[in-house]
Amino acid sequence: MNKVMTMLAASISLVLASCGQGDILFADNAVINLSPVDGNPSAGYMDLHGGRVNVSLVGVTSDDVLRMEMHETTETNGMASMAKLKSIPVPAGKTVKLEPGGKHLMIWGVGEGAQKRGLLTMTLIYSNDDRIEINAAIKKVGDAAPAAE
Ligand SMILES: [Cu+2]
Repeated sequence: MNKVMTMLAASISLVLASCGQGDILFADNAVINLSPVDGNPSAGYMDLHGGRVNVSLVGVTSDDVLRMEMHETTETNGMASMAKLKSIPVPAGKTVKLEPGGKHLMIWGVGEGAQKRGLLTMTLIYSNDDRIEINAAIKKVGDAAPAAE
């Protein structure tokens, strides 16, 4: 019995290891649309990929910005409005898109260094205490869309 269990456990971990990114909590396609107007917030978008368990994104931080919030745009009677979100659920194995007209990041004061590099490094903080650092491509209005990685 013990031997069977051990073999079973070994084969399960092998399956998980070979599943690749499907099991891993990560984010990609991160883009910041830099506001052309000084003082106005910029918007951030990305794809949040769920891991093996349900979690929530509970915060996003960056050393290179003044302030960053999670928002959701909703439309009521043809009027678009934004509300601040405390968290964004990321179900296991699912992809949640932060995109124009939906959930997004609102970013104030993107630093000049980050603007020169064209990249903003930010840390995603999840409800299970996972922290993931990602680089978002900073796009100025009028720039071509960044090439896919
Ligand atoms: Cu917003």
